[in-house]
Amino acid sequence: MSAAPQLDLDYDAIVIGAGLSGMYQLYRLRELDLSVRVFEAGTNVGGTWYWNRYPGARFDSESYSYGYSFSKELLEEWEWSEHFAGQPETLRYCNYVADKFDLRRDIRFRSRVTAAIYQEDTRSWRITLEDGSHHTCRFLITAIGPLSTPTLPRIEGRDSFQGKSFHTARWPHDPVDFTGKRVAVIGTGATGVQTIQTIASEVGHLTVFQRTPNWCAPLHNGKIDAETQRKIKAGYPEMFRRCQETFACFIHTPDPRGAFEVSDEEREAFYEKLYGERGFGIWQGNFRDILIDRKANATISDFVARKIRQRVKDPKVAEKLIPRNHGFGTRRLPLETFYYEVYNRDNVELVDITETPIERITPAGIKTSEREFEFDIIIYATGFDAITGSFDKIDFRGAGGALLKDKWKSGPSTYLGLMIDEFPNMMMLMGPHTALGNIPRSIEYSVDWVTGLIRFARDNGLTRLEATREGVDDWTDHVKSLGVGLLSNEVDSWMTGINRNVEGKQTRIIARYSGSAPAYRARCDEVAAKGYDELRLA
Ligand code: NA7
Repeated sequence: MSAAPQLDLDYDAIVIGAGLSGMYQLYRLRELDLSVRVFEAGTNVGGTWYWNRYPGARFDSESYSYGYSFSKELLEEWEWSEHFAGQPETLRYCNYVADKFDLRRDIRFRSRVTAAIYQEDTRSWRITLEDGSHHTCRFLITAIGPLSTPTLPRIEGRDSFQGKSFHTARWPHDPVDFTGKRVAVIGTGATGVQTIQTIASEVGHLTVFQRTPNWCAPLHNGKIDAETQRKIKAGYPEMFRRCQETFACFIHTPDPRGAFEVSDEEREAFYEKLYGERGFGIWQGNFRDILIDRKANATISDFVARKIRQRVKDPKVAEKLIPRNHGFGTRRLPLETFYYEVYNRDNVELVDITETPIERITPAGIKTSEREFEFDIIIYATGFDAITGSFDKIDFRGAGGALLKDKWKSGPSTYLGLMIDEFPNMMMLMGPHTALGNIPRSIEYSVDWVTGLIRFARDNGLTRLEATREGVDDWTDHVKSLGVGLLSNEVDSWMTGINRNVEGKQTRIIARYSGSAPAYRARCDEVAAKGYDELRLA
């Protein structure tokens, strides 16, 4: 049983969100014998894997590198069936973890947090839920995810459509029958690509509305046989050690060579090899300079463009699918399984809406500048108000009534991506300015860091922990300086804070930490080792 909270607060800690971050944070805080409550908007655990039930949703990271590493028993018990597991399996995994560690008894579902207000007199947080109830705690931990606030396009007539329409991240729990249906997909990011390639053979007719093509590369998924399963389990310690050493916690890490340090033939052979291999290797394990040097980037972009031309039969369609405004890998790379071949099917049509813009959604379908389409189903694969979007939806007020929304008006400012000045006793998991990469690896590190800080507070009788203004300025400057020279920061995408469907998200910002994960951890470890003396402690 957990100990009673101090004072007359309801809980020692409240965690917002029961996805991978929130579940693990709960597990760790229980070990400190604290009373913890997790508030989760959904009806069950899983976060991203709970909400994103769209057809074809699956990992782009190797399943075995994505699971939690903290429990040997869990690693031994759980078996991934595919190299890149589909969403249903991952959601089963989340539920398995929740059951195994009896997490649900401290999670309240159907509980969306609408406000969080810091109370200076009691050095505590007062949380308000959508149902109007209030809950107090000493420590507040946000585990609300970087990609969890879906956004719909601002297209006239959207609500007039008489057929069915779904955002991919708000997909119904019951299966959608596509048989014989006329279906539209708007959006060709990682989600759109997975959806399109999965439903193309099920639907009557599919029309893809593409604004910006993305560079995609083959996933090369496959079942895991018994022998491989055995090897994976035996190799876990080594694999997780490797993830700790790589740049972004993936099992792939940049090749130390530059693209022009090899001959043309060697370069071509290397790209061919990467294109034939599983997962993010072609993105994360490519020459060290392809994401910083325009000429190096052009070599891999050319290579992938040639692949697209080979795979798509109609040359006009192929050209439409080749990105022109950004180089390979400078946006998040969608991984695909016969995505390009979809456009060779008779029942699939690609509409380039930069040529023929969508004018409005009608009761019957979609009207572009060229023609009117009729649909039974419209799928919005239009992405998220990323990284800061989920913070914007909660009314966070810190010491002296400071509004987080105001503070982050022209971009986030944080201390280590974990804390904010004027917001004492509040810690963020996977918030802005933290190392994302292979997310569960980053989650485990951040949760352990936050847990260490709370343990330190408990052991030293501290009731107020606050980042300093100077600490926040230094970290924010550092994160900005790391972003200089990265080609990805010169491109509009969720990674640079752009969402044309959201008011005020039209200017690029540096919302992600883009240094190496080992460097990030070294900096955070140093802070802990020095007794958190960079924080204002009371
Ligand atoms: P993304 O990557 O943000 O993709 C959203 C897509 O939707 C993208 O192709 C957008 O085109 C398109 N979009 C958005 N609004 C519109 C409007 N109004 N009209 C037409 N097309 C539009 O989101 P995903 O869900 O695919 O992936 C997000 C991350 O989740 C992914 O990177 C993984 O990390 C998991 P645009 O490019 O803006 O022209």
